[in-house]
Amino acid sequence: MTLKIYGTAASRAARPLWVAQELGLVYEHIPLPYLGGATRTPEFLAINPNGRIPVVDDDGVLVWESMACALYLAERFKPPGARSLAAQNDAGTPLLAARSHAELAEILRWSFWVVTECEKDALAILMHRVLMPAERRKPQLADEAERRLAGPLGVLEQHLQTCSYLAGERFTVADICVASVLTWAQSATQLMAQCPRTAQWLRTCLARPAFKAVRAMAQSA
Ligand SMILES: N[C@@H](CCC(=O)N[C@@H](CS)C(=O)NCC(=O)O)C(=O)O
Repeated sequence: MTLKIYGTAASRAARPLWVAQELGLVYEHIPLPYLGGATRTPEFLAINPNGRIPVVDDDGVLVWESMACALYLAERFKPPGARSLAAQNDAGTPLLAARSHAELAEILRWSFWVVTECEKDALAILMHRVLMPAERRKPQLADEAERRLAGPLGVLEQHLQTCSYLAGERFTVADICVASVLTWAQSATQLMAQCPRTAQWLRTCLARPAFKAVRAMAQSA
């Protein structure tokens, strides 16, 4: 198979996997774990010298960094009929990539925004409220992260007053990039209550069958 996605679905590999599921791509999933040294073998370091998952291998074109993987797949595997930026998606498969330069601007800015402004704090909330064994959790770190995240989420909340999805009125790869990070902060119930539009948008994104399929893969990992 020429398209491979490396990384367990219970990791940032969920981002390219979500794109692949939305687009109905045929791919080989190599569910490499991130613990236990599997990402530090000479074979894997030859694929990603950072020693991290995910990696997309598109017939020898190697993409690492989860957001880059998601953006790459959305653009590379645009459904037929959507090959030019101006084309409409009438193929039945969702068009996750940009149709216009204005949409491209939205997709890029929100995808970069979420990794630089939100990911660290969302991860702290996930780790210290949900993932870590109770005795290792530091609730104070989750509380501080939640307070910091209120700033950027306020920006998103305002944006969602003007549109249903991040790049306008249709679901795009920008929604995948941002929702896949903000799902880590869902246990921040007070913060979500302060941002009702964001919370509703997040629920809508996470209710998509493609996301549910990736979550099922993660749960069976
Ligand atoms: N910025 C990178 C971070 C990748 C990352 O930290 N991946 C974790 C799993 S979610 C990993 O591979 N950890 C293994 C390690 O650091 O040894 C991305 O978004 O792809």
